Amino acid sequence: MRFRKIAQKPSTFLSSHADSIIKDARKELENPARRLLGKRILTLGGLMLLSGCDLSDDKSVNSLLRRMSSFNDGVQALLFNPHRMAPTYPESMITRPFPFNAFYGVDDVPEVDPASYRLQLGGLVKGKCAWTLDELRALPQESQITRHICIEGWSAIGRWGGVRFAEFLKRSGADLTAKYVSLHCADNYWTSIDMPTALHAQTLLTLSYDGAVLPAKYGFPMKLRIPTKLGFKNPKHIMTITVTNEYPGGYWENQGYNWFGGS
Ligand SMILES: Nc1nc2c(c(=O)[nH]1)N[C@H]1C(S)=C(S)[C@@H](COP(=O)(O)O)O[C@H]1N2
Ligand SMILES: [Mo]
Repeated sequence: MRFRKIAQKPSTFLSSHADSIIKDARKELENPARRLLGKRILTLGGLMLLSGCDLSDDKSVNSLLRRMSSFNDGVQALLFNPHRMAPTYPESMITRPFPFNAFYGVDDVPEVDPASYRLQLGGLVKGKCAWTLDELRALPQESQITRHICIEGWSAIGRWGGVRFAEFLKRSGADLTAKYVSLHCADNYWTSIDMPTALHAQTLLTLSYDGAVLPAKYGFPMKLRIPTKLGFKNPKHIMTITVTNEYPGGYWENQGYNWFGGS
């Protein structure tokens, strides 16, 4: 087993809830239909370790993604390091135009009305449970140029701006010791992440793309940008956020995509 060396010290890689989170994910994967697709996912960081490849350009990342056909869920969990930083890129490397993707075509992108929009926060939250767009825009903003990696075999570099999700959760009085954060979208898409990923310094509640208001196709009014995770774990058009200890699953996750979905 060539993974053994890397996998030997899970406790140093994972959060205090790691064991129970992995158990929840395993339970999901016991369903054979889910297991089938679950094997196709990988982490870019893990691949760099395992393959020794320098995955720095589109071609090498994409060809490796296509060649990868199996990846063990447990191994990925062990490779997941909540403190690892995703690579950032210079402005000159931004992919133009940035691709659109969803479980439907671009003509069906949901239109969210900015004036009546309220980001709802539920579950294990003691503070503010509804945010207007202006309130979110008034929070400290930062920007990042990172690579979005889609499980379907493409990747692209983009620039997103917004509020650190950790900052938003703190200001909302969310229970930061909870296991999961689930995110429901205007198109009924949903996904969920573990708390260490939610609190990761590069996880941004983005309100802008490439210096302008986030366009509808990229997720207006906001997209949670998680550069340490694959594209399907980066929800667009977020309406409701729930902090919970119950495993929430997700649209693709429930059809077999690996819950960890690291990139
Ligand atoms: N609400 C919503 N978010 C979503 C999806 C979706 O279908 N609906 N698709 C996911 C997938 S699989 C990808 S690759 C990215 C695509 O984001 P983009 O259109 O900004 O490239 O959005 C992710 N977030
Ligand atoms: Mo994707």
